[in-house]
Amino acid sequence: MIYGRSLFHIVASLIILHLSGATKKGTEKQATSETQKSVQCGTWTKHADGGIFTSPNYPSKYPPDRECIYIIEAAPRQCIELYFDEKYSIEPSWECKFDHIEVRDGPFGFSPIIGRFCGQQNPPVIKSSGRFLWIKFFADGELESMGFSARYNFTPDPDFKDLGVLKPLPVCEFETGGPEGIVESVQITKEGKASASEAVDCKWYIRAPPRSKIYLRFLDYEMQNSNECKRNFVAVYDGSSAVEDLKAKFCSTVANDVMLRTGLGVIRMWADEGSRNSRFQMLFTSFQELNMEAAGADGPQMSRRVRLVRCSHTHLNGIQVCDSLRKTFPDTWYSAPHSHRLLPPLLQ
Ligand SMILES: [Ca+2]
Repeated sequence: MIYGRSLFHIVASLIILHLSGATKKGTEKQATSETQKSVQCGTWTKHADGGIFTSPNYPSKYPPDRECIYIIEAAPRQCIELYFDEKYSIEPSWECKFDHIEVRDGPFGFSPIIGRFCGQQNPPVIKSSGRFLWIKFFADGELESMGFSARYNFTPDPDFKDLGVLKPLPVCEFETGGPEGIVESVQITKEGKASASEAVDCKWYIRAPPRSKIYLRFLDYEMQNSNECKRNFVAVYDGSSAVEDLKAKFCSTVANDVMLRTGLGVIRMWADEGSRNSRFQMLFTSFQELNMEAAGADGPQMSRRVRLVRCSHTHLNGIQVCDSLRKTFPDTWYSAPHSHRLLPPLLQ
């Protein structure tokens, strides 16, 4: 969808597109640029009461070959409004194939698209349907322009307007760590973080031992209001609790195991007053990646870095976790519970 394209703008786009045709070598080059690793760019202030972000160098020309991802996260029961400044110019092109801004209604690059924008006319006010907006700014290798400045703020989600003024949420955070352990929603009432009738937005910080990463396995999961993500969800963050590190979000009838890239996992559970029967129980297991040559394995083919899962052998059913990990990651070595022996990958 391209918004606000007057006849003048279409003519302007065609002219510029034609002029640029001599240097742009078609869309092939552009497609290559877009698959390059994204470079976070521009300055972005994030505050609970809103903020502003701009394309790099705004209001001077943005540089070529940029891809910037911005993700905005509102608190539960809030939505986002996004306003683009009138001082706006993105290299125009047919269907905004070259430089563009893309806005999606959700936290991920595969969330439903709201619009793709370029040209001289700033996009209209954009409202999210839920707590997230995903925004990408892309600039190809040639022809730059002024760029954009966008302001966002948070507004009450109209889906909850019947509830009137809402009580502040109780502070609800947990710290845990070690080679393995369990995090579970029953801790909320057991540890007195909230009464059984209060809405909760709780976070569990899981810190693995040094140089370890984390594998998360759901032992139990049920949302009282399935598929109503605004009322209840379990989210997994990888590396910090910032929205850029959101790895997975579950609110349907199933939740999948998650492998993290880092040694800091954050589990977040939101449940409104009518969803406090929502529950989860999750087992975390740390694993280490070792150089097998250094660890004593023989053969030159083993000098590559391989993943080693060190399964613990506590009361938490270590064998089951190891078997689950082996099936998920068949190229992984693992150390058996109750033994120092290393078991090779299933593929070999
Ligand atoms: Ca360009």
